[in-house]
Amino acid sequence: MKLNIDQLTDFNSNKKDLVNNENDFLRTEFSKKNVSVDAIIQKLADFQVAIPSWALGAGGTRFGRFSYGGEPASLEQKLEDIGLIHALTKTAGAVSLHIPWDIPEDVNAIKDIALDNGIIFDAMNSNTFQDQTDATESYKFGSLNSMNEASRQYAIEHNKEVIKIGEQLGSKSLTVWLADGANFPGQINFQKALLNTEDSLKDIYSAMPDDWKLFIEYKPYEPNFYSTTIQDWGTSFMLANACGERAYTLVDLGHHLPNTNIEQIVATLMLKGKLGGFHFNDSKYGDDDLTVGSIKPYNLFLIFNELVYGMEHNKNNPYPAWMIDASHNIKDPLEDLIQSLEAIMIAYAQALLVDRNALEVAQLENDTVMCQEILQDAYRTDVRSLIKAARIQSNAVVDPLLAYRTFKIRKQLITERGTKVMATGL
Ligand code: LRH
Ligand code: MN
Ligand code: MN
Repeated sequence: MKLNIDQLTDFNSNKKDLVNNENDFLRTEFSKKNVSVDAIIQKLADFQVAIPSWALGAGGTRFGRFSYGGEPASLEQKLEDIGLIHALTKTAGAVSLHIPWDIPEDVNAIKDIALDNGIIFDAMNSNTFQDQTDATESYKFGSLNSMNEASRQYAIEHNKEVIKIGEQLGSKSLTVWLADGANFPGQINFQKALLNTEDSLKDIYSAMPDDWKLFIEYKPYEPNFYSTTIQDWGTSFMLANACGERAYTLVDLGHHLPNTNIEQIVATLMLKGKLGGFHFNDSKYGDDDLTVGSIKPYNLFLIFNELVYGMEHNKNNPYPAWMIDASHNIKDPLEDLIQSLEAIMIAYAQALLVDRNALEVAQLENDTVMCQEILQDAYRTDVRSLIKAARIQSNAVVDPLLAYRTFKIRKQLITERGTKVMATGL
């Protein structure tokens, strides 16, 4: 299904004046601090976040999946779903594919559907954490880190295959996340596992076209519960440096032990020009993949505060590839993604509102109280009217979730696709 543009314009028609009036107040308040609200609205309108193909089904748990009905059964339908979110928000103009879940049968047809929905192909994701039914080698005891040369080679070849598919689609980057590690002490030799991983990544890096980037994702534990070979940002950073200048670290918000200072990791990586990719989600305990901003919105703001600072100051750091890596098994996946996009935009807008000159002065004066006040002044601002203004500017709807429900999109998808389909994914 596809939304028609008149439906969307009608939905906004009586909201424009209201939004403008709300923003007039913010304009006056923040111009006193030399913060341009209109420049912020433009930045919000330009912001795009990739949707992972695996978040379109009701997944998100290792223990059971409960179909939501109307789930996409093919790559074509996944792109259509992202097209719907993008039409409503104008913030989701990219997809991140996962191979082998999303192998295109007809590349040109897939490209046409993406183009028609305003979607570009962001980072490609390889999968060496599951054995496929036709696999000739196993990843049971590791993939790129494996002591078994045949398994390692198999995993390297898979990544090269993913690059080839990505090239045909117009993608420019590869994300590697490895489950490789050990469940019990003594199971693997840490040094050999790390050396193997480095060699494998170098091999994959050398197979990438010159304009491609490699993103190396880290995670402290799961599915291995004793050790993970790429366990933290330092290991990822080290491997990225070993590969070359187009290899970067990817930060996934859920891939940290409790209370890790993620904003400081972001600052460090950006200073060194090595923050390449970013996966948004939220968590209470581990890699929970909950809706962005649902648990720790202040944390998300503090992280965005560093991202904004880095984007303004670290010209050696590439513009990060943003992606939502969240999905849940009890929510309508499209509503979940709309909520995540909303939370991302809110945190980004609040971070853009930080009075950076005043913060610098307060930091130089060691005025700790004022430093905190300045950050919280931005965080406590209701920025939702700025996001609405950005949406009006880019022909999205001011309230995507309300529109999604008003247009009864899930009901239409269930009518078209049925209730029994389960989308591929985590
Ligand atoms: C596993 C994971 C990771 C990757 C995705 C493909 O933790 O969620 O975050 O990005 O699988
Ligand atoms: Mn991730
Ligand atoms: Mn994860």
